[in-house]
Amino acid sequence: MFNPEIESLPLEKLRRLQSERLSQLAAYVYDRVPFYRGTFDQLGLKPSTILNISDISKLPITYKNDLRDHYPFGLLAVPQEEIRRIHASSGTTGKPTVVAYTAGDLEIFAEVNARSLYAGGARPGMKIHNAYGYGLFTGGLGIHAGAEKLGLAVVPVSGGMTDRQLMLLQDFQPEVICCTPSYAQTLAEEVKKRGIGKKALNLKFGVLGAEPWTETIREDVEAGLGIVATNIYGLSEIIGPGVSQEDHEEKGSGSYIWEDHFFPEILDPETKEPLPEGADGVLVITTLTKKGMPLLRYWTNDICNLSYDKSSKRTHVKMSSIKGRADDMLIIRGVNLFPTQVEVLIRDIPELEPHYLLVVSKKGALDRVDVRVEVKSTAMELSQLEGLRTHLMQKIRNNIGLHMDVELVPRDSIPRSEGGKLSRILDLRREA
Ligand code: DLL
Repeated sequence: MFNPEIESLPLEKLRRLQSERLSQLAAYVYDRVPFYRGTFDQLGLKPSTILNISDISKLPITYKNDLRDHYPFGLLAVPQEEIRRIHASSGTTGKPTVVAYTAGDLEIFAEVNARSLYAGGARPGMKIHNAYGYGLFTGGLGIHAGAEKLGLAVVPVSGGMTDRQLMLLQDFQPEVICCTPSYAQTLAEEVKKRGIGKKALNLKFGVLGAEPWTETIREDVEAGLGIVATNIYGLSEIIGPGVSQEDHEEKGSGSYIWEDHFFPEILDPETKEPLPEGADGVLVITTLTKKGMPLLRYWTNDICNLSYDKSSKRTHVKMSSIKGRADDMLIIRGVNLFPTQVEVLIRDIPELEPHYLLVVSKKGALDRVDVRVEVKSTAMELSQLEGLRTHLMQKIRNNIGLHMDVELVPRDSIPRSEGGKLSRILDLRREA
């Protein structure tokens, strides 16, 4: 273990530590974050009554919308000058969800990723090929800090440019690779297609996450790259990668949530009441130690279950793989995408109707999304229609960072709501 004392802390002591931290956190956010002071007051809740971790269910739930309503810095608990890093991920509107870290928060970010990489098989002295995106996305820099803390040499290659990735994998001979599972599949396919062969690589471990994946993908990438592949989970709002991680010797039994920092609950998606061990529901996480932008009971929208496995190496709880999401967020090549993000771009173009579909399909190993949208009038020159199409494609690329093909269709050809929920997503992946 990277931090054996904490990772195998007896449960009783872990609960005591969590209780102390939760009680301090309640007072901290009440004093420093007007939004939380308001919700406490509304509920008639005094922070001094939060004494034990079991009091957590008294606290208000925080939703992604609350972050949006306080965009960009309204939920900070420290003065702006104490912030050392800002990250962002996709929000439900055109505006991103912003998160901010103090120097102490960045320490925690490195610590939980060092623990995660160790659990995934990485050891000091190894080299790590980090193909998560560097930038506003938390993946690249989060894994980077963890790897340095653990004592690895980081190759900060970031995402994309597969030719260069394949060259570096052969020339530098890293033992560990980090990227999304879908990108690992692409690399595995290319290794085969180009006759490189996994013997030309020195890879042993893959720490993969940022999007849902299956045992079939695991088998593919393990065979194709010659690795043991484990799951890393996280979300920007909580910290980024390193909220939980699977152990390479306990594959398939769930991912340890680093509970001394992130306290998990599973709630019923409808009633929002806590569900027992093993039951599927929405994962809700409280950041017990973050100072810059701590969150109480953050509703992740990710569906999974928790299990306390007494025979496992660590005392921390394990979460199952993510079984789905309780909202309509898509994850395409690790990029989070809400249909509404495309909708705001369509609404900016007067010649288009606000009726559209996102068509999700598979191209090789990668998922792709294309847009089908209605034009107000097809009585236009062909060149004008083509101009409209490329205009929307460019807007999507510039604002969302994904390449999507746009298909223009006549008015009234896209299904309208018949009273119930209208899905903007046409998912062809299962039929493929
Ligand atoms: O994806 C952080 C991350 C980076 C995790 C690198 C792992 C590796 P966001 O961009 O905020 O943060 O997206 C968070 O992605 O709520 C899940 O729906 C999904 N997600 C992340 N990891 C997994 C995983 C990063 N291992 C959202 N399995 C989350 C399934 C995942 N879904």
